[in-house]
Amino acid sequence: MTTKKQIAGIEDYKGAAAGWGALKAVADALRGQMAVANETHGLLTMNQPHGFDCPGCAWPDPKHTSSFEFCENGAKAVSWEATAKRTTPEFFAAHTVSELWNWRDFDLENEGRLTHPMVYDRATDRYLPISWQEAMAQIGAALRALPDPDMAEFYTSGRASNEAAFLYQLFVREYGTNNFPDCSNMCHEATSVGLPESIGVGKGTVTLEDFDHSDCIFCIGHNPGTNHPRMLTTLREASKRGVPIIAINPLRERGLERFTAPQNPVEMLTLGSTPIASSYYLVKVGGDIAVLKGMMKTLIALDAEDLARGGPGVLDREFIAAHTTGIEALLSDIEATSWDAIETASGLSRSDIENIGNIYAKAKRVIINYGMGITQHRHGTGNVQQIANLLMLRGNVGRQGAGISPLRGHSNVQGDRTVGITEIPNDALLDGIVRTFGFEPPRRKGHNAVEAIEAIRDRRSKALVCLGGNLAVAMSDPEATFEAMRGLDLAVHIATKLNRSHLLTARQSFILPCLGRTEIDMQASGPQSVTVEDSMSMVHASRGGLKPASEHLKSEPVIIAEMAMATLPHTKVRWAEMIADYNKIRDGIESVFPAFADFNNRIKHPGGFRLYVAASEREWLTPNKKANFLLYPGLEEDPPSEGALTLTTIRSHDQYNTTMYGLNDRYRGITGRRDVIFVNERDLSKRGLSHGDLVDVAVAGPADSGLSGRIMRGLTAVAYKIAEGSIAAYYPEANVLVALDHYDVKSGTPSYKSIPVRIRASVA
Ligand SMILES: Nc1nc2c(c(=O)[nH]1)N[C@H]1C(S)=C(S)[C@@H](COP(=O)(O)OP(=O)(O)OC[C@H]3O[C@@H](n4cnc5c(=O)[nH]c(N)nc54)[C@H](O)[C@@H]3O)O[C@H]1N2
Ligand SMILES: Nc1nc2c(c(=O)[nH]1)N[C@H]1C(S)=C(S)[C@@H](COP(=O)(O)OP(=O)(O)OC[C@H]3O[C@@H](n4cnc5c(=O)[nH]c(N)nc54)[C@H](O)[C@@H]3O)O[C@H]1N2
Ligand SMILES: [Mo]
Repeated sequence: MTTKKQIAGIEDYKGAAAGWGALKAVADALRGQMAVANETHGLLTMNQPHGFDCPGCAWPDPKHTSSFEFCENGAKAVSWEATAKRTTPEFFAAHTVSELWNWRDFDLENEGRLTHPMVYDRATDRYLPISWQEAMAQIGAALRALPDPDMAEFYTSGRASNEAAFLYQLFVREYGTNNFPDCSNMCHEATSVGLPESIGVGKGTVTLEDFDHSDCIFCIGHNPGTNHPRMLTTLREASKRGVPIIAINPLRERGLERFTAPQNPVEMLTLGSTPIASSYYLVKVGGDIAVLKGMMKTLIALDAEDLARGGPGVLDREFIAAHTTGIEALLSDIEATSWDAIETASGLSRSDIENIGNIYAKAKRVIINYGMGITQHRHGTGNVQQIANLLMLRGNVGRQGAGISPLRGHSNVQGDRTVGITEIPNDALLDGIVRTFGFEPPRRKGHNAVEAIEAIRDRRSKALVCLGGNLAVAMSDPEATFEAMRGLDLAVHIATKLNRSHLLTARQSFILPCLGRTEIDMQASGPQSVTVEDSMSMVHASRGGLKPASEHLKSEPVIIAEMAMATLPHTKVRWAEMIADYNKIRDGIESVFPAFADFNNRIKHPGGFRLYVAASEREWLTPNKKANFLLYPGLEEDPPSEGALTLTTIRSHDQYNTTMYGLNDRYRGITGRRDVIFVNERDLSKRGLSHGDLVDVAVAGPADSGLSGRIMRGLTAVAYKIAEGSIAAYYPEANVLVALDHYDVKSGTPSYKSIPVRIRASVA
C-alpha cells in the first residue's frame, strides 16, 4: 500500500480494541462530566446484583458479577448521565430557542442535566420554568381537546424501564390510540417482524451460556468493540478456546479483529492482545443476502457430495422433517441463484463464500449474531429470515450452543416491546388489559415511526409525546421531519438532557426533566427499583444509587401517571397506588402478561430471570406451529445504477446514537472530527480522487424514487479498508441523504445502511 498523505485528525489506528486506550478515553470522558463524589459509587455498582443496569447497551451481564466488568462506553454513558453540569432555567433565560438551534448537538447535551419542567414561550422565543402541576394541566387539556386520539403520537426510546413503558402504553391505550412509534422501528423492527414468521418469536434464542458451548460464532453487521463492548469478553473467551469467529462486515472494525481486556493486566503490560475474528470478509454494503444464499448453496452442494459418498448428508434432516416447512421452495430458490449473481451482489469470491460455508458445515453448534448492518436495509426482513434459514438447515436453533442472536440497541428496547410498546398489539395483550384494568383498549393498528412522521407532516397528527430519545435527529430525512414537527399543536419531551428535538417547538411545547437510571428513585413506599430485559431475554432489577441531579426531577413512571391522571378524568387505572410502590406496577405487568408470573419475587434473585422464549425450546409459535423456511426473491435491495456507490451510516466510538460524547472515533483512526467519508482507495482513484480530498456526496437516481437532490458537501475522503463499491459516513449527520420513504416495506425499518450515492470533488 502507498503511504497515505497526512491529514489532520486522520490516521491508521495501530492498537488493539480496549486496553490502555480505553482507560485513557474514560478518564477523558469523566473529566468535567462526573461529580467527583459520585464517581466511584456510580461505576462500581454498574451491572452489579444490587446496583443499576448500565444504560449503555443490551448485552447481558455474566452470571457471576462479582468482578467489576469494565467497559469504556458504559463508563461514558454513566458519566454523561451522572455529570455535575446542569441545564437550568437561568440557562434557558440566557438563550433563545433560535440561538440554541445553531448550536451543535454535542454542545446542547453538554450543558448537562435538565433541572426544571419548562414551557416554550413564543413571545420571547425562550423556554420558561413552569410548575409540574400547571404543565400537566395544560398537557392534559391539550390532549383532551384533540378530536380523535389517533391524532396524537407517543414515541418511546429504548432506555425507558419496563415499569415506565408499561404505564405509558396503559395511559396511551386508555386515552384511545395505538400510535406507538418507537426507536425499535428504526432499529430491530426487521427482527420483530421477520423472526416471528420464521421461528415464532421476535427475539433471539440464545443465552450467554450458549456462547460457552458454541463451536462457531458469526458476527454479521455489528460492531461490538464500540456498540456492545462487553461482548468482546465473551468473544475473547471463545477465541481462546479456538472457536472460529467469522466477521462479515464491509468495514474492517478493530474491535472485531483484536482485543485487549482492560481487566487483564498481563495482556495490557505486554501489549498483547487476543485475536477475535479468525476470518474477516469485507462484504459489499447490502450484499448479505447474497453471502447467506451462497453459504446455503455451498451447504447443499456439500450435502449432495456427502450423500453420494454414502454419508448422512450435512443438512439436519431430522430437524427439517420434524420441525419445518418450506424446504423444497428454499432448495429451488437457492439452486436457481447463480454463483455469478452471488459474487456480483456480495463482492466476495465464490471461493471465499465456499470457505465460510465449509466452516459453517463443519461446526456442530453455531451462533449467528447480527446488528444494524442486517436490519437497516430495504430487505432487512429478508436478511433476517435468510439468517434463520441458514441456521435451520443444520438444526442450529433451539439447542445448546446454537441459535440466532440479534444484538439489541438500547438497554431496554427489548423489554419495552415485551411490556406492550407496539403499534400492532395482539389480542393477548389487549385482552390482558381488559381483564386487569377493565377498560376497552383500541384494537386498530397504530403508527410506527415513519408513519408517525408522515402523519405529522400531513397534519393528520397534531400532538407528539416523547418518552426520551431524540426522534427528529434519529429519523431519516431531517429536513422533512423538522418541518413537520414545527407544525405540531403540542410537543412534550420527557428527557434527561436538552437535544434538537426539543427545539422544534410546537404551538405548546414542554420539556419534562426526569430521573436517570443511576439515580435514587424515592417514592411513598421507599426507594424503588425498576426492571429491564437484555438482548437474551434476561429480566432483572436496576436500582440507582446517586442523588438526583435536581430536587425538581420526577421519575418516568410518576410523570406518566400524572400525565394520565391529568388527561383522563374517568380513568379506570389506580395510578397513585402504582407509583407509590412499583411492585404494584409489576403486579399489573404480571397480570397482563402471564410470562411474568411471580415477577416481584423472581427479581429478588441476583441476575433476575429469563423470560420463556418458545423457539429456544423448539416450540414454534407460528400459525402452522412449524419453523418456516422463507424466501427472499433475488439478491439485491436496489438495482445498481451506473457509477453509483452504496453508502452505509455508522456510529463512531464516541457517540451514543444522537448523543456525542466527543468527536473521536479511535479504532477507525479519526480524531476531533466527524466530517469524513470512508472510501475504498480504488473507488477514489477511479474518480480521480485521493485520500484527504474534499468530496460532495449526492443521492443517485432512479430519478422518480424521491431519492435525488439530497446532498452533503465538503466531506473529507478517508482511504479505508472498506469493500469496493461501498462507502460509509457517520449517523446522524448523513440522515440528510435518507428519504423518509426509503425503508423496508415489510417492517418499516428505514434503510439507513444502504443509500445509492455518487461522490465527486467538492464544489463547496
Ligand atoms: N457506545 C455505543 N453503544 C451503542 C450505541 C451507540 O450509539 N454507542 N447504540 C446502541 C443502539 S440503539 C444500537 S441499535 C446498537 C447498534 O450497534 P451496531 O449494530 O453495531 O450499529 P452500527 O454502528 O450502526 O454498526 C453496524 C455495523 O454494521 C456494518 N455494516 C454497515 N452496513 C452493512 C451491511 O450492509 N452489511 C453488513 N454485514 N454490515 C454492515 C458497519 O460497518 C458496522 O460495523 O448499539 C447500541 N449500543
Ligand atoms: N442514519 C442512521 N440513523 C439512525 C440509525 C443509524 O444507524 N443510522 N440508528 C437508528 C437506531 S438503531 C436508533 S435506536 C435510533 C435512536 O433514536 P433515539 O432513541 O430517539 O435517540 P437517542 O440518541 O438514543 O436519544 C438521546 C436522548 O435521550 C434522552 N435520554 C437519555 N437518557 C434518558 C433517560 O433515562 N430517560 C429519558 N426520558 N430520556 C433520556 C436524552 O435527552 C438524549 O438527548 O436512531 C436511529 N437512526
Ligand atoms: Mo438502536
